[in-house]
Amino acid sequence: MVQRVPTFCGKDCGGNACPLVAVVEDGEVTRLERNPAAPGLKPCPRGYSLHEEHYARDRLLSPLVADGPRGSGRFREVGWDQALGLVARRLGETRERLGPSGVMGLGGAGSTGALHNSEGLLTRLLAASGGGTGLSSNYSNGAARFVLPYLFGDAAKRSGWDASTVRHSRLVVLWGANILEARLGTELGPAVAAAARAGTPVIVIDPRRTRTAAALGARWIPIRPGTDAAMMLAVLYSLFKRGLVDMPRASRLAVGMEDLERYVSGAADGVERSPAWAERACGVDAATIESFAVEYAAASPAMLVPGYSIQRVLNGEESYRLSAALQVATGNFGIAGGSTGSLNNRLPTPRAGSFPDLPAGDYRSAPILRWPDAVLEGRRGGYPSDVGAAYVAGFNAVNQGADCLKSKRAMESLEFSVCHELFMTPTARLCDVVLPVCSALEKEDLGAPWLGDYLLYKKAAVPPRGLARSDYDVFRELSERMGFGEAFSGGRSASEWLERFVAESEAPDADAFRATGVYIGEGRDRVGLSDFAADPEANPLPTPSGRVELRSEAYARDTGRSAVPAWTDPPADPRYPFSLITPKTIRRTHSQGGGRAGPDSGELTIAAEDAARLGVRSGDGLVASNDRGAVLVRALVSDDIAPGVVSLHEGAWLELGPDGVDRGGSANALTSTDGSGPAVAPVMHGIPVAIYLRSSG
Ligand SMILES: Nc1nc2c(c(=O)[nH]1)N[C@H]1C(S)=C(S)[C@@H](COP(=O)(O)OP(=O)(O)OC[C@H]3O[C@@H](n4cnc5c(=O)[nH]c(N)nc54)[C@H](O)[C@@H]3O)O[C@H]1N2
Ligand SMILES: Nc1nc2c(c(=O)[nH]1)N[C@H]1C(S)=C(S)[C@@H](COP(=O)(O)OP(=O)(O)OC[C@H]3O[C@@H](n4cnc5c(=O)[nH]c(N)nc54)[C@H](O)[C@@H]3O)O[C@H]1N2
Ligand SMILES: [Mo]
Repeated sequence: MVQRVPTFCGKDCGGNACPLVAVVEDGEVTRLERNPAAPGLKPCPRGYSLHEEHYARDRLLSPLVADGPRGSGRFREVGWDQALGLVARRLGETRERLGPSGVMGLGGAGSTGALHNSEGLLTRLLAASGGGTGLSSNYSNGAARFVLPYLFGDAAKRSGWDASTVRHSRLVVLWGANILEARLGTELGPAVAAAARAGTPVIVIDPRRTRTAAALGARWIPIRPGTDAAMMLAVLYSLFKRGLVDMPRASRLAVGMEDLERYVSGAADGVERSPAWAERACGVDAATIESFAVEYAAASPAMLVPGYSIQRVLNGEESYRLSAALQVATGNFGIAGGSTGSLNNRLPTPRAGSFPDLPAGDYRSAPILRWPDAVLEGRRGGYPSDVGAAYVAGFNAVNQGADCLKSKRAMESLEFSVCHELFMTPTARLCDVVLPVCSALEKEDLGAPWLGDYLLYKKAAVPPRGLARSDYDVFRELSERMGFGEAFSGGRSASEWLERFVAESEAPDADAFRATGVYIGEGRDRVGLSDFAADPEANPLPTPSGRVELRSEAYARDTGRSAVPAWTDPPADPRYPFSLITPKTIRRTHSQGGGRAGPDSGELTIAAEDAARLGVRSGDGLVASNDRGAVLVRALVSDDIAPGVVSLHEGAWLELGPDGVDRGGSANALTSTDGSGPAVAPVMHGIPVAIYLRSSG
């Protein structure tokens, strides 16, 4: 018997929710197909392989309790009763000794549904228990989300734009945005691809000639990581110098344009931020910067799409202040086919139901980037609490947070730790109890996208394998054992909540929604802040000036940084001459599946001219190292990466050898918890490293 069950991924992959149909033959999912009810929404290779994750031989099918020293990888299988009894008792002991904030919630991107949301449910569990220590900000866009409110006030929340509006664009600039591989919403990639097919020129500014650049026939401008702000300032310089900025118009929209002109022209401090000046920092030659500025100014409208990558760097706060400045200066801000230069997903998505709020209790938070520091140093180090235990849900924290070795030490220092997982990740290995949870195909849920006018619904395509349970059911039973079950669940089962969420959602016909798995709205064609751009006096922004604050006194006051976006040379360390980037791969959502050696796992892309100098050929063993750690990798010599830059996809799993060197190719063995700047946001691109041949190491 063949059944077709609507489903969706529900992973934090930049789509967040892509519609699929699970084909179930004799009780087994044999393949995933496109959902015909959503012809415009294209799933990706990760969605089409959901059944592989579900049936993976290494999937965890029973609760496990550590049966050896931490990290030894020795566990024994136990029943749910014993596992949850142990978790309840040990968390209770920590709470007794340190108060609720002694338990840290490490919630991650594992599952992003409205109901089985690994991070949301964990926060709810802590709130129901009376508090805890959680995490503030995120790994994705910590620097951007920190600065955008200074630029746009609360309107930052609606400063994105719908992908459909790219049909009005005469030029698309993908500035560190690899949208056909690292999705930023399900619709943007196909929409830009369609525009490119129709003849719209695309420029890609990226250290790599990406799949996106190649597929779109884009012009590639290779740039050194972490130097976008320098190039942006030089573009502004050229625009001003050539009289291409409509100053009266720009000043109606923003405060600080004159200050920026004074800064880039050298009138402020005698330093001209010219293309020649920027060339030294960013490696893009002055003529290319100049010609880019001219082409960008001539094309109207031009859509500037900043990737999140350009803010996941040292001083990444500045690049997002400048992407907005560029769109204001060129007259592309808030017009159809243009953009605000903000994060693209800053627009409301259709209403899905949600849990009613719970009082947070004694809830404290540490910046997510610093979770290992907060565990290791506690109040002594200025962090909000002393942490004794960690509860991990949907987060491969040791692998995906910065500085794996520090994270490992943090996990080892805890008196107790538990996680919800499908696989024995580097993080699960360091936990005392590992609870097996359902795969995406085993649960009912409602999903909303990162960006887009649709909602998705799925029912379970197949029953759980082994002893796996859903995230909600695990949390619910644990909360009952710990004495706050009613507060957590309100006495409702997962399907009862879901029924309510569907009823509260924007989908007008719940039965039709459940049957097809898709609700598609009217298609909003929204251009964020277009009301303001059309008439700034009548529709002021909620900022002190009512305009975009390119000069922000509040920013200067709060951070001690310059009120106007500025460039600071990164510190140079001759020991680490290469600049490492750690981008996403189309093959994975972050670390999911990162334990299985894929074709690109542990592969370090290096420019042909660097390889020739070092005597490296493709396939050679290399070591990438810095003060944080060392990783063994295989060389992939390429013409598609800027000289001086090396690239290692994020997500491969840490596999420490006895010498402390990682053999798994985990990028975060080399990153640091220091942070970007005032936002304390992750720095995962532009990391100084040394590269040498393995034999000479
Ligand atoms: N070097 C470097 N590091 C990075 C990045 C980078 O660009 N470079 N990117 C960062 C970014 S932007 C992010 S968002 C983070 C993401 O990092 P994480 O939040 O760790 O995301 P994942 O690796 O996708 O998933 C975490 C775990 O959830 C588990 N999981 C899958 N489905 C479920 C489920 O239904 N329930 C539960 N409980 N668990 C499930 C998976 O097995 C996986 O181990 O990584 C960050 N780390
Ligand atoms: N396939 C896939 N897609 C994903 C995800 C995934 O796990 N897998 N995760 C999703 C999540 S949670 C997030 S937060 C987003 C993140 O989205 P992004 O941050 O935009 O993704 P990245 O792959 O880190 O970087 C995008 C591009 O920027 C380039 N780049 C790196 N450093 C620099 C720089 O300093 N300057 C410039 N100009 N370019 C640079 C990289 O080479 C890469 O091609 O992706 C989402 N999309
Ligand atoms: Mo992310």
